[in-house]
Formats: sequence, structure tokens, C-alpha cells
Amino acid sequence: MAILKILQYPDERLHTVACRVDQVDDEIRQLVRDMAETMYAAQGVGLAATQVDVHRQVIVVDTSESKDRLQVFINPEILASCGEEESEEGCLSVPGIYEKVQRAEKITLNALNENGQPLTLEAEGFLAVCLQHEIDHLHGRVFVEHLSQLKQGRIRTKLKKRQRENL
Ligand code: GNR
Ligand code: NI
Repeated sequence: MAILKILQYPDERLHTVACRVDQVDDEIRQLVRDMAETMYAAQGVGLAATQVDVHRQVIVVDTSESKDRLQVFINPEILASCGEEESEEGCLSVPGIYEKVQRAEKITLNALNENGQPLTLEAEGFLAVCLQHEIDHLHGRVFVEHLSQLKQGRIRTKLKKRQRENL
């Protein structure tokens, strides 16, 4: 197991589009384990492979209170979505920034689990928000890109400044 380095916005690599996984093998399962360890260590509720600079369609999520309900989604695809809901989001790649984002309220999603078995899931509430946030990462989109250009510019400046100071 290993804790992986999480890319920080505005790192250009966060805009890479992830490739589909054509075989769920031991290498992918190792990635899943490392991503889970990294997510729990960072106290996140989800993590996309893009955030650890691996550009494959792999997501881990755990929205449980007890942090013992890991969910793995490989090649996730949103089949249907309905409703609209606005909620405050944060991101491990954009530390300290919390902003309201509009998302679908309910989604139906298709994916493979860590054993390569297909699954279909209907999600709503916080899980639906997280899954949409993570799938965005796989498409090279960070949540701040749902905000106005003005806000994006401010966040960029703030994080660049902070990263300079931490050198
Ligand atoms: O830890 C996280 N919390 C969170 C809160 C509201 C909406 C989405 C998220 S996902 C985030 C972890 C992360 O950055 N995943 O990509
Ligand atoms: Ni994120």
C-alpha cells in the first residue's frame, strides 16, 4: 500500500482526460488500494485516479460516517440524470476552497467493480454529488470550472500564491 501525491489545482495535469480500463487486473486493484489509502489519509469522501496523476477511469468513494464502506467504480458512465440541486463542494486538489455547485439531483450509473463485474447504481443526495464530482475529474474537469471566470481567477491566484509560499 502507498499514499500517493495528490495534484493541486491549477496543475495542468488535472485537465487530462482519463482512458477506459480494458481489463480489471491486479495492477488496477493495486491502484484501487493505493487510492483508497490516499483518500482515507486525506480525509476525503472520494478520489479520482486523475488526482494522483494516473489517467485511467477509476474512482473510489466512501460517504459513510464510519468510513468503512468503500465503493469502487471503474469506467463509470452516467446513463440518466434528473432534477437539479445546489450544494457546497470541496476538493482534495483545491484545498481550503468551498463553493456551491449545481448538479443533477439523481443519477443512474453503470460501472465495473474491482472484480471487473458490471454494476448499475441509482444515487441521490451526497453520494450523487460525489459521483458527479469524481466523474468530472476523469473528464479533466475540476469543480471550480462550474463557477464564474471571476471566481476561477481568484481561486487560481490564491492557490498559486499559497503554493509559492509553501516552497
Ligand atoms: O472530500 C471531498 N469532499 C467533497 C465534498 C463535497 C462535494 C464533493 C466532495 S469530493 C472531495 C474529495 C475529492 O476531491 N474528490 O475528487
Ligand atoms: Ni475532487
